[in-house]
Amino acid sequence: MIFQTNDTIVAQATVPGEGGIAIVRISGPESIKIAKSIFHPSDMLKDHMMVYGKIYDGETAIDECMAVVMNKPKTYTREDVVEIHCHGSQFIVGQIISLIIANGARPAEAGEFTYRAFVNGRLDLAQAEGVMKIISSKNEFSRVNALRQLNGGISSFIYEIRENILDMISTVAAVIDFPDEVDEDISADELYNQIDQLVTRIKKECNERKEYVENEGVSVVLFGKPNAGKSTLFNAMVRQNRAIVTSVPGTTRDILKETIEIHGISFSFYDTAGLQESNDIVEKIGIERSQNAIQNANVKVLVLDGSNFDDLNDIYTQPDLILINKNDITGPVSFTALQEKYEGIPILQISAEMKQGLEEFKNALYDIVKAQNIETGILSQHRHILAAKRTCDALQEAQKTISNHLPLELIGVDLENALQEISSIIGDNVNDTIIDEVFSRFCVGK
Ligand SMILES: Nc1nc2c(ncn2[C@@H]2O[C@H](COP(=O)(O)OP(=O)(O)O)[C@@H](O)[C@H]2O)c(=O)[nH]1
Ligand SMILES: [Mg+2]
Repeated sequence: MIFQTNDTIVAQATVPGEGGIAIVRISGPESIKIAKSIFHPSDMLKDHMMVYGKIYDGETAIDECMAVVMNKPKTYTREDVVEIHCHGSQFIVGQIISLIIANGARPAEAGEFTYRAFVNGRLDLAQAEGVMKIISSKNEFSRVNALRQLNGGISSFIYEIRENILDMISTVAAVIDFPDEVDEDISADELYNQIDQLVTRIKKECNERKEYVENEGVSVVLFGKPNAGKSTLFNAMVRQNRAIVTSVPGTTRDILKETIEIHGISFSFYDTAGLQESNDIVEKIGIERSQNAIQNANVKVLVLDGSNFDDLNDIYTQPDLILINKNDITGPVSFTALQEKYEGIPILQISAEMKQGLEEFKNALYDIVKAQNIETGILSQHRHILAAKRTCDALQEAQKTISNHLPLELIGVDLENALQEISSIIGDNVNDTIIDEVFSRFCVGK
């Protein structure tokens, strides 16, 4: 379902619900005419200027508002756009939208404003996806990446790769067109190496984990024996009394989850049931669930009771970080044996109860996640990574042709395929299904 683009569309651009104000956006050839027929005083409406007035349905005033008309092409869609900032009641918004429709617009579909920006060349496909990413960004990390994408960070990389492939295509053309002047064997060797470098470069910029961290955040599981202080630590980290804390071992049975931001990244903490042999059926289920949560977590934090941590039976999982808790009653403890058993794993002494060492804990978590390679890579969206993989496949096909000493002109097709695949990331030569899929993930008004 690719949208029609020659008519005028309208939608609420702000989130539906009650608010101080709501914004109704109109885009298309009729928008300014429609605005002038419902906004008074209409002669106040000037290009890119916000003005005060009222919306009228015939003789009836509907709302007091601010309005701005924006002549194309300096607008989001590159069409004439009008925004009406009315009071944020869904009833009023509904009335204004109906009035605009009665005057010749039609309701916009989800993502349709951004689609027009794409069709009119204001954004490429990767940038359009960047719009969606920035709208839904949940933390500083995803905001920074989304903004980079929106500003063409991906697009310029794609142009660079395209240039490279185009160069190769012209080398092949030279071999075909001037067989006497160009040595085919030398060109073949050079091309083979160039392809190698290009494939390495593309692969280096693919990082699926980054996208995961942007969307899902990092999962941190607190595990260990009963009474080590996991729930106390969980509560201290999320600054709430979420988990029940008692001195009775086996208190925590269900897994709790809370999310906080550390240095711009979302971390979701999971409090689990203590790992011990148990005959209690509820506790047993809790322990089983905990085992699953521990296995699936991005960062596994082993919490130990500083007054009693020699016995590490029941602990089968390799931790990424170890916390020795209850520092307030034990003072500094020696943990040489622990260091030997878990070589290279950071060990911190903390007091969950007294909230001591929590900043160090946060920094250690951040360091672990950074070391997991989340910041590198220009391509992180699933669609982009798939296209990049297909690009590399096509390039490697070309390499096979070269290794098999087949005529160089045969790699032209593979290079053309590679070119198409990499270009699909920014929306060149993509079919409607892909475009549909990208825009279907937007909501109305975007
Ligand atoms: N002194 C001291 N007691 C703690 C500390 N952390 C937890 N506790 C106590 O240890 C007991 C078990 O704590 P809890 O958080 O329920 O442990 P969990 O079973 O690992 O979740 C409770 O009585 C807590 O008050 C700490 O840092 N210092
Ligand atoms: Mg607990």
